[in-house]
Amino acid sequence: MSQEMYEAMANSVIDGEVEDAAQLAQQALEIGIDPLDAINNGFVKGLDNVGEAFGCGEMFLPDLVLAAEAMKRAIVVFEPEMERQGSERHIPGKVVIGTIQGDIHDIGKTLVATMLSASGFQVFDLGVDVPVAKLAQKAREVGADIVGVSSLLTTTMLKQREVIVALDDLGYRQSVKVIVGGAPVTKSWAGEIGADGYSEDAISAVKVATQLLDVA
Ligand code: B1M
Repeated sequence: MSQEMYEAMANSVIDGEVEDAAQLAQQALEIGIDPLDAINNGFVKGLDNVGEAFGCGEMFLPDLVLAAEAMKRAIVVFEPEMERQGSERHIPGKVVIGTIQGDIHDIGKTLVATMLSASGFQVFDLGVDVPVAKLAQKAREVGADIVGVSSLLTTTMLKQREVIVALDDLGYRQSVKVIVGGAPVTKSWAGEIGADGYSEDAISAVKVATQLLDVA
C-alpha cells in the first residue's frame, strides 16, 4: 500500500473524520490489504499521534473521543475479513477477557479479542470497566483456560495483580493462565505480578495464548 494511503488513514483518526476512516478501510479491503497491516501502520499511527498531543496538552478529551470513534469505525469494517482469515484455524481454548475496572479503553482489548476469536478460541469479552471479581468468577463459571486483562492506565494496571489474587481466592488459579497487556504494561510487570503471559499486541497475544496452552 502506498505511504499516502497510510498517511490518509492516520489523518482520518487525527482529524476525527469517522466516515473517511470507514471509507479508507473499505478501500484497503478492496485492494487486498491485510487489515492488521492497515490498522497498525495506518490508523494506530494516528491514534498514537493524538495520544502524544493529548499528553502534552495540544489536544483535548473531545479530540481523543473523536479519534477513537474514527479508529473504531475502521475496525468495524475490517472485522469480517479478520474473522474470515482466521476461520480455518481451530485452536481449543476458552478465553475470558476484559479491560479492568476503572478503565474504559476498549480498542486494543477488542482487537486482541477479535484476533483470538479469529484464531479459533472461544472468547467471552466482558467489555470495559470490568470488576476484578467478575473476571475471576466468569473464568471459573465458563471453565476458562485463559484470562486476559487489558489496562491502558498506569493506575488501573495495578488491578491486574488483583485479578490473579481473586482467581487464587476462588481456587481457580491453578486451572487458568493469565495474560496481561495494554500500553503501560511490560513483560517485567507481568513477571512481577505472577502473570503467565504478556504480549504487546494482538498478534503476539494469539501466539502467547497458543504457547501457554501448548496447542501450537
Ligand atoms: Co485515554 N489515555 N484516557 N482515552 N487514551 C491514554 C492511554 C494516554 C496514554 C494518553 C496520554 O496522556 N498520552 C493516557 C494514560 C496516561 C497514563 O496512565 N500514564 C490516557 C488518559 C490520561 C485518559 C483519561 C484519564 C483522560 C481524562 O479523562 N482526563 C481517560 C481515562 C478514562 C478511563 O479509562 N477511566 C481517557 C479516555 C480516553 C477516551 C475514552 C477518550 C479514548 C478511549 C476510547 C475507547 O477506547 N473507546 C482514549 C484514547 C483513544 C487514548 C489513546 C490516545 C489511544 C488508546 C488506543 O486505543 N490505542 C491513548 C494513548 C496511546 O496509547 N497512544 C490514551 C490503540 C490500541 C490499538 O492500542 O490500546 O495500546 P492499545 O492496545 C494494543 C496493545 O497495548 C495490546 O494489543 C493492542 C493491539 O495491538 N494490548 C493487549 C492491549 N490490551 C491487551 C491485552 C492483552 C494483550 C495485549 O492480553 C489480555
